[in-house]
Amino acid sequence: MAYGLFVTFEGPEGAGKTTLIRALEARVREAGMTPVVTREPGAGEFGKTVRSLLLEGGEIAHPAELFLFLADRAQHVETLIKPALAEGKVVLCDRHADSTYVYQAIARGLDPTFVRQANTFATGGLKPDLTFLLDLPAEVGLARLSNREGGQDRLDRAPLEFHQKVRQGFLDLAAEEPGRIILLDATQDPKNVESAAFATLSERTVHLR
Ligand code: Z5A
Repeated sequence: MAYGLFVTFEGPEGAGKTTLIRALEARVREAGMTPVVTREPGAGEFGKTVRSLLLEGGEIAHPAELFLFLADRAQHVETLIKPALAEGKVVLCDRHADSTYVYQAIARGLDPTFVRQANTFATGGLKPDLTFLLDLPAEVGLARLSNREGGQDRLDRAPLEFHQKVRQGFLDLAAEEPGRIILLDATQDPKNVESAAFATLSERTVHLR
């Protein structure tokens, strides 16, 4: 049976995930594979509704926030990610379960063991084959976003300390799983970030060509 590659992109705000995914989408296509670009939260109609509740609304209790991210993920995995992988596609997903662990457990303070179990329940045990962690100081990412159209969302407006915990949480995860999580220096020029990521992606997609 065909099986594609599930690639996720993680990191603090403004790290350049969207920029990198766009560049890799083109390179994956040029290499003769089929990319599927998606994101969490926000894929499909269900995801869009959940995203607007999460990012455009007022304050949300931390457990409610956790369950909204998980609901979005469960629907996304079942209706989009698993079918695309079964067709042999390369799924490029902007944020996934590592974000929940880092934002809701490490930065918000919810029970890490419970958050890990809940993530596994929501994904049905599916894990990314490869994760790119775009690392940069929180201040640098936030400064990049301050110029963007549409301004800041509810989570961007969290205090700097929150974003610093997020950065450290991702770095700790990368140290735990070095085979899956590839660290990229996101302060570099976007072209350099792209080349480093594509080199790793090429090694992992050999079986798809
Ligand atoms: N969240 C959560 O709490 N729990 C979860 O389970 C999940 C998510 C899944 C989603 O917001 C929020 O939800 C996010 C985590 C939380 N919270 N916050 N805060 P989002 O998806 O809307 O936002 P984001 O994921 O943080 O992405 P972003 O803010 O859009 O940034 P990005 O995609 O990483 O960066 P970008 O759009 O590619 O680039 C940002 C700017 O920097 C842009 O002007 C680029 O031209 C520029 N850029 C990009 N790369 C470079 C380099 N290399 N050098 C210089 N400038 C660059």
